[in-house]
Amino acid sequence: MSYVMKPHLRVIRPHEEESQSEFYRDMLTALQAPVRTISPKYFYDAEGSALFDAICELPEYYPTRTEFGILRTSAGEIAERIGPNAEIVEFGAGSLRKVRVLLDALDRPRRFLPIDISGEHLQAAATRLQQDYAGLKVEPVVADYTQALQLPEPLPGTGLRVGFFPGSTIGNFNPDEALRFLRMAARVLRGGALLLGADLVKDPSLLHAAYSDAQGVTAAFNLNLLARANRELGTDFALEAFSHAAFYNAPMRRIEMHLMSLKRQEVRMCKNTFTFEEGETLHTENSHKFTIEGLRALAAQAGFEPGPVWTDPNRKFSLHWLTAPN
Ligand code: AVJ
Repeated sequence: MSYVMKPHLRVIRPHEEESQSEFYRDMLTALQAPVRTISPKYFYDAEGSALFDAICELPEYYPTRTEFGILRTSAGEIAERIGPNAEIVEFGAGSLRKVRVLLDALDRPRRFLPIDISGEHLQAAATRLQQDYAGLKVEPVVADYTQALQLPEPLPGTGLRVGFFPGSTIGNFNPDEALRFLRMAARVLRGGALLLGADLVKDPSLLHAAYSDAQGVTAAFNLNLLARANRELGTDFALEAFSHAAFYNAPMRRIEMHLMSLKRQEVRMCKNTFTFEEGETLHTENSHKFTIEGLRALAAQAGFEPGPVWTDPNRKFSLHWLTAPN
């Protein structure tokens, strides 16, 4: 008989309450600004995390499927580079499906540290993973990796510490933030490496389809931000008076998602009233697209040594091995 312990949840600030007040502050700041922007990290409450998982199944949303394909094809080669007894650190861990492809190929992986901002979702996913990988120490960390991050010391006898940052979540950062994230990653992964997924520049019509799907799941994901604000912050956003808007900004090489006001309307938050003109937006997400060379240059600027790159036959997506020097 074997027992699977529920993985211990390590919470690195902010705590739930603090993170709620951070959401509060950021929403208030956004509403007060002449150009309204809020971080996409607030999409991922339990509801939003579930909607994101549904996005990954959509026929138009190619990144997840494509990256899975690349991972499956290259897993052997990657596992060989990683070697035995490795420790895997996943940033923005989500539902922990992709890392299974990697774990399955690895030689006795020692410990897995999934980091995510959404505690509930992470705990559930980590428990499922632990059940399937009895020999692996799964230690979920609830943290905001866009802030400074401390990780536990590697266990004795650990091989390489390898970061895993799939999904092109790096594209949610602006270039400065991406550089800051990569510098932080190079520090916590010192002597190891980062396996980084990055979506590539492509025909804008494919991008538009991927971010404005026919079933409206991406629209629901985007609008959930307003629903979450109403639930947690006491705002009174009228969800039916906003619409999902996503377009490719070619000079900036990014998909922008906005919530667009369908009429002139007022929104209340606490004692403040804010006006949205017809067509005015709350900018909710950037999803930058990369060239392989551009991404390698960015990684090098952050202190990594760029290594091999794996892509799919249509060059839609890329997976990068980046060595973190000692
Ligand atoms: C979180 C970066 C993987 O930008 O493609 C999906 C989030 N937003 N559809 C992306 C997202 C709209 C996604 N990543």
